[in-house]
Amino acid sequence: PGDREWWKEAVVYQIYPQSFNDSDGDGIGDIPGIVEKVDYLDDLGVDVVWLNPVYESPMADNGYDIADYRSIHPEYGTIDDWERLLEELHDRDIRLIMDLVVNHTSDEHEWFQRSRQGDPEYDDYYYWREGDPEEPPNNWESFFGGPAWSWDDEREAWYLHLFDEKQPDLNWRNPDVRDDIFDMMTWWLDKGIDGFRMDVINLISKTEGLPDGETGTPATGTEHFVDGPRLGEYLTEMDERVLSNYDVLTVGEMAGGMTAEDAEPYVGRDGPLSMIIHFEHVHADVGEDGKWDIIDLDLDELRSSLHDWQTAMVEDGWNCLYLDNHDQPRAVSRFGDDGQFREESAKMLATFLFTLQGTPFVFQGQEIGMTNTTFGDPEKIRDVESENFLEAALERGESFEDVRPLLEARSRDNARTPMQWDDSEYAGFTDGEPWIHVNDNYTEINVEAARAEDDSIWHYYHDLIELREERDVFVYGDYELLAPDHDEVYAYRRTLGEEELVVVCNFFDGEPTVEFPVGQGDLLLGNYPDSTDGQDGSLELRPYEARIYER
Ligand code: TEU
Repeated sequence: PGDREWWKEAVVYQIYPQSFNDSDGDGIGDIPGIVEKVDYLDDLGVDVVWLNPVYESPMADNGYDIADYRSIHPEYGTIDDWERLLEELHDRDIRLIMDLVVNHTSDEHEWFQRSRQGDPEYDDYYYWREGDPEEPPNNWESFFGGPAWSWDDEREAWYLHLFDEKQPDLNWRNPDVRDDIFDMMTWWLDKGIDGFRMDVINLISKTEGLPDGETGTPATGTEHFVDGPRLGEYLTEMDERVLSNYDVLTVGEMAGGMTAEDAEPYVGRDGPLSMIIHFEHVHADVGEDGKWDIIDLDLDELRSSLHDWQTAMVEDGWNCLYLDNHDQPRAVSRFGDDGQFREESAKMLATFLFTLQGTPFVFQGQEIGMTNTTFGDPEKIRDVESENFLEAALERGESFEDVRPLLEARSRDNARTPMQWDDSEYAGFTDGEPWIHVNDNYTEINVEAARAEDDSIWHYYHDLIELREERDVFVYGDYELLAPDHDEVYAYRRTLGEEELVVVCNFFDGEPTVEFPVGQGDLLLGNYPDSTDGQDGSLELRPYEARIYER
């Protein structure tokens, strides 16, 4: 599918700076810490780094609340450190994409400060509404719980925030706001970065007049701000004025229930975005009441959503493939088995991630099969969303112990515990006291141990990265679903001219049989040491077994 592009052939590695590597012993990861690990990234073989926000921020939402778009958060380092990182990456042919957070700023950003003071130049930079301080202007809810409006005593008006009250939404209808954002993007691009990951970019346009929404999940009002009326216009303007001047990767995060059909106009050959981070497949174990409503993995739902995206992005678009990121619980814990079959299931999920059509994104720690954590004590919680959830539960009269299993399954902190480098104190992440607890299993699960073991998850990722680099069919092959109704197995074929791959992934701990869809094939990679070539007839799989056959 589609023309050749460097970012289609790339593997992206996501770094959450706060938790990656601390160079100065303050317990917080930093940019010099990332520089120390550039060779590690090179050894693994990744092509692009996506850096979560490193801009100056009061850290109400770990950097997604930006106070100054053009300076580095002091705990992370300086702009010189950042320049050094870019150089070290580029020296190894690794590209860098930055997080672009422009649906909202921090309330400590100068624009908001001046806006709340009524400075005429910034008056209309945010969504302000006058009225009764007891009665929010509409019924919209924040993604983090509670109303999407807060009253500001200084301006004596309400302001809109789809996330935390410290994250006021920018008013994109104001052309000055767009000018400022586009200038800022150009400033970063001129420094030589290779693209952006755009935070909740599908929320930037709101229905005119901000009418009440229907009650629903994930938040009341979504029909008025998810994929809003002027989104296409804003993104086209961004493309024309900024992006089209550079050869960049642009990944738009689109939250709130975007389907492949909704997303297609934004990624086409002439669309502003290279690919989209959607949430459909990571909702395959989420019930009707949203993220804290836990249900068993529904393979049919996982398969049908990914199948939709695989087929919709074929002619004229591209997929972003991910299972883990800083907002999601660890995939091996939710879609695999982080106990007995941790190694097998982590490798199965890796097989899956690297053989669908699209660009794979690996989140730090995924390559060693890092798992969800435990919260013996509410003091361990760091994430604002989890704190709000716990607070609301306590207000309803539930106890911490009541909701602890939900937090342990779903809290975003699961992804944010420090990277486990070795078995020394604090997993080699810091010499100080880490800002968030280290997962107890670091003595067993860590980079040093994984690299020392030939058949580890780490080496399996390394092999997959290499295979994908060597064989075009991984990148450009057509996708065709096989065994579409199988209860336990997701299987598909990829073809490019004479090249053909068949991928078979068992998502559960049973031992299912599949009518092997293509007959014989040479085993290219499997997650059990003794897998054999394909035979005609049926194929029996072991728990979480995955195989890639080549013909
Ligand atoms: O996430 C958007 C988003 O939809 C998630 O916040 C989601 O609602 C939540 O994680 C469900 O658990 C992006 C960033 O990735 C996230 O870290 C930020 O908190 C959020 O935007 C606001 O900037």
